[in-house]
Amino acid sequence: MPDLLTHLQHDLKNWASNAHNQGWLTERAVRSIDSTTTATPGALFDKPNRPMVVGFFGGTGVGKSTLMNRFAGEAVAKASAERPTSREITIYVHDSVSVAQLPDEFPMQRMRTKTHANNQYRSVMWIDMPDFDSVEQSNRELVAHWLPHIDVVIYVVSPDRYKDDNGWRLLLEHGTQHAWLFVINHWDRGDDRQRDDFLNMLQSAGLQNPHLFCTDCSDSQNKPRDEFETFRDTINALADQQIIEQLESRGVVQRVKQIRSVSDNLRTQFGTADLTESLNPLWLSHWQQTTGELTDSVEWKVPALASLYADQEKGLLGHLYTRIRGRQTDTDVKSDTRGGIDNLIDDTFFDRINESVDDFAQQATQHGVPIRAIQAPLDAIKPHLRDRAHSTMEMAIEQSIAVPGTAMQRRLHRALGWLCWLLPLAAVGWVGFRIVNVFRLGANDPAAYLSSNFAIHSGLLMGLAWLVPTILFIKLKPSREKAAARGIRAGIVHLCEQVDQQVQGAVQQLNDHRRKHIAELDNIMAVGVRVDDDAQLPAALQRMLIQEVPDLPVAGVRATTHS
Ligand SMILES: Nc1nc2c(ncn2[C@@H]2O[C@H](COP(=O)(O)OP(=O)(O)OP(=O)(O)O)[C@@H](O)[C@H]2O)c(=O)[nH]1
Ligand SMILES: [Mg+2]
Repeated sequence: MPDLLTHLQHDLKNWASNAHNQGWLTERAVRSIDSTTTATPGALFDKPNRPMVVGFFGGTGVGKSTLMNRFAGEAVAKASAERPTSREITIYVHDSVSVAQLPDEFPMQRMRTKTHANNQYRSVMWIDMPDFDSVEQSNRELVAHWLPHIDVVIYVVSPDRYKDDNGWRLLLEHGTQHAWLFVINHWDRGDDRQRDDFLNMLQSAGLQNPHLFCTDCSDSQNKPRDEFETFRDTINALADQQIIEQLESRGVVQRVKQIRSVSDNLRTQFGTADLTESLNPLWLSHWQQTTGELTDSVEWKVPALASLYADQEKGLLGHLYTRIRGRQTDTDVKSDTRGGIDNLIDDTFFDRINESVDDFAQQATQHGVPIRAIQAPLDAIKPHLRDRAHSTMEMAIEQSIAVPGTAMQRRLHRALGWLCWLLPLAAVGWVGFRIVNVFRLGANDPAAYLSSNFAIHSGLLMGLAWLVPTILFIKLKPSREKAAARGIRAGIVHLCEQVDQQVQGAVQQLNDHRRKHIAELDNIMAVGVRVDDDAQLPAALQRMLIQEVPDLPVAGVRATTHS
C-alpha cells in the first residue's frame, strides 16, 4: 500500500513537470505535490503484524513525556521543568517488534529507542515527540517528519493552553489523516468549564463525540479526578490487529484523497471547456480586424508595385526605346518587382502580424489558458509566417496578370484580335474580287476599267479594315497594371489566410495537448483503492476520526490562557 502512494506521487510529479515544461502549470503548482504525504505508519515495519503507533503531540510543558513515562512505569523520556525539555523522539516499544530501516530524512541521533517486555503494551509503539510549537525549528521539523507515521495522535493540552493556535492549526491540517485522542493534563489545575469548552472546540472541528481524558500526573497521592486508567484501557482496547489494519488502510485512503485533492486542483488549471470552441471565435474576430489594418497599411504601396509589373510588358517599341536609353533589361525589371514585394511586406508588416498574434495570446489567458502554454505554439509559427510570404505574393500577382480584366473584356479583346486580320482579309478579298472581275470583263469589253478612284477607295477600305480593329484591340486590352494591383491585394489576403490557418492549427495543437494532459492525469489518478466506509468501523474508533475538517478560522483561537 505505501508503494502505491509513492508510485502515485512519483507519477503525478512526472506528469506535472511535463505539463510545467509545456507551460500549463506553474512551478508552485508542481511543488504543491510535495505537500502530499506518502509516509504511513505501516512503512516503519517489516512485518504485516505491526503494533499500533501512538504518538504524544502537544505544546511544550503540557506533560507529554510525563504521560509516556507514566504508561511505561519508568523514566523512559526526559521530563522536566526545563523548556523545551524533549529535543528528540523517544520510542517505547516491545522488544519483539522490529522497526524497519527508517526513512533517510529521520535524524537517527535524535531518536532514542527503549524496548520493554511488558506484554500489556505488546501491540502499542509509544512515541514521545518534542513540542510542535517549539522555539527550536529542528523540533518542529522532527514532529513534521514523524507525524505521518503515527496511527493515533494523542493531542495533549493543559488547562491553561488548550486554545493554542499552532496545535489547533495542525489538527485542522492533518485531522483526516490520523485517529485522535485528547488529553487535558495538569488536571490538578483544571476545571470542568475548560473541559466543556475544549469539547466544544473539538466538536467544531468535526469530532462529534471525541475521547477526552483529563489526567493529573502531579506527585500528589490523592488524585480523585484523574482519568489515566480509562485512558490506558482505551488505548489497550484499540491496539487490536484488526483495528490496526483498518487504521492503516484508512490512512492510505486519506492520503490518496489528499493527493487527489491536489491533482483536482492541478486539473482546474487546464480549464473545463474545449479550447477550439472558445478561442477560435475570439481569434477570428481579432484577426478580421488586423487583416483590415494590414490591407489598409499597404494600400498606398500597391500602385507603385503594380506599375512595375506593367513595365514588364512594353511591346516591341517600348523594349527598343529602353534598350536605346540603356536603362532596363528584363532582369532589372524582375529584381525591381522582387524589391517592390519586399518593400510592400516589409518588417513593419510582419511586426504588426506578430503583435496581433501576441495580443491574441493575451486575450486567451482570460479564457483560463496559461500564457506560457499558448505563447509557445504561437511563437513557433512566427518564423514560418515569413517563409513563404514572398512566393505567395508572386504567385498571386502572376495568376492575376495571367487573366487580366473581366471575362467580358477578355472575350471582346479576343474577338478584336480575330477582327484585326479577318476584316483586312475580307477587304483584300473584296478588292481582289473586283480586280479579277474587271480583268475578266476586259476580255470582251475594252471599256471595262478600274479608275484611280477604285484604287484610292480600295486602299482606304483595306487601311480602315486593319486600322479600326487594331486600334480597338490595343485600346481595349485589359490593363496589366490593374491586374497586377488586384493580384497584390489578393496576395495580401492569401498571406492573412495563411496566418489564420497557422494560428488555428496552433490552437488545435494546444487543445490536443490539453486533452492529452487531462487524459494522462485521469489515468494516473484512476488508482483502485478500496474505501472502507468509516461508519463500518468500531464505534470506539469512529469517535477518533475526523471525516472532513470544517473550514474554521484558526485566527479565532488565541494562544493565550483560558480565564
Ligand atoms: N502539576 C502537574 N505537573 C505536571 C503534570 N504533568 C507533568 N507535569 C510537570 O510538568 C513539567 C513538564 O512536563 P514534561 O513531561 O517534560 O512536558 P513535555 O510536554 O514533555 O514538554 P516538552 O518535552 O518540552 O515538549 C514537568 O516538570 C512535569 O513534572 C501534571 O499533571 N500536573
Ligand atoms: Mg517532553
